[in-house]
Amino acid sequence: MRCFFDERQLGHAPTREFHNGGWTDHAEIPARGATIAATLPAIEPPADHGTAPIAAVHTARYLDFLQNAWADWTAAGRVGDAIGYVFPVVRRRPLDLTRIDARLGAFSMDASTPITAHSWDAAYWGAQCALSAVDALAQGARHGFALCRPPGHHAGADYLGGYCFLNNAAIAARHAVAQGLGPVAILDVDYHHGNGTQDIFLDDPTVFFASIHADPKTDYPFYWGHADETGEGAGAGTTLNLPLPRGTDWTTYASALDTALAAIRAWGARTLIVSFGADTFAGDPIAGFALQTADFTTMAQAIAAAGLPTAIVMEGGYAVDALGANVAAFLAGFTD
Ligand code: Q9C
Ligand code: ZN
Repeated sequence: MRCFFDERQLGHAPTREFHNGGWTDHAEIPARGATIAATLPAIEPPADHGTAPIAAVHTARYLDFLQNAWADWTAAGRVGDAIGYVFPVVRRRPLDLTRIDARLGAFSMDASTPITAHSWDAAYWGAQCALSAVDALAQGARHGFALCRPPGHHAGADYLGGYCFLNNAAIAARHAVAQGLGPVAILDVDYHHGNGTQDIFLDDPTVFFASIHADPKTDYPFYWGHADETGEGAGAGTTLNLPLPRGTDWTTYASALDTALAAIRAWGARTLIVSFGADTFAGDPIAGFALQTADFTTMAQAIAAAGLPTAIVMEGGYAVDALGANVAAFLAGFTD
């Protein structure tokens, strides 16, 4: 399988996050990317598509913020990672505020996603990997893997969050539609609901979004991913959420996966984007499902059996010692 990764993606190095009332070491560390890259048999550098396909998903105001945030932060004399602390949930409106703290709050959906010196470059090259995996499909490959790190599925059109800055799966999906590979479906199998991806396509009938994840009644991101969210307006019926309880093992997971794949098939998808998180692994330090390494191969075989050209985009997975093996097990299920 063609695999895409760029060393510049390791430059985003957040120090810590506020978790359950205290500071902990950040879970989304460069070693994640390095350990996955070390298990891949061959890696290609992504082609540089520029910012146009990123701007097909994210707003100009958000991209301007993201590209300048670190410089604005250091110009304000700050040391350490940039994190917002006031969030405009009350009557949110597009104020042109210049203070970096105001901009951080306006473009964030949580405080777990620090911006560091090279975060923009890392996110930019991750997005290029997702675009290049779609190009591989356009060139006739059956499957492609984008080692996107930092991940993307919690980021919306104009906000970061959940360790994510640019929504790689959404960027890939829009690119696939533009390349004539539509209709496109996104299958999100990360432990956490892909709220950003859902938000981007909620009222868009051209991309189907299906997600299997921990019930947001008990797990991050809490406010999205409930079963009654099924799409809005022109996108009514093109969102499918399958929340599962903590402790879910492969037996329970498999039937939800069958449901999601049947819906994707019935909708008429011709290309599939998979948001793959290995944080459904039993040993994940921040998650609560019970999948084993071998289950990732079975999962991939079920997805491959849908017979669709498929671009796999890396999302979460924080058991770093097992991460390479878990990703390798998943990719092994796509045999051609
Ligand atoms: N620190 C992905 O798997 N947890 N993101 C916040 C407070 C955020 C996970 C809890 C989990 C985000 C891509
Ligand atoms: Zn996750």
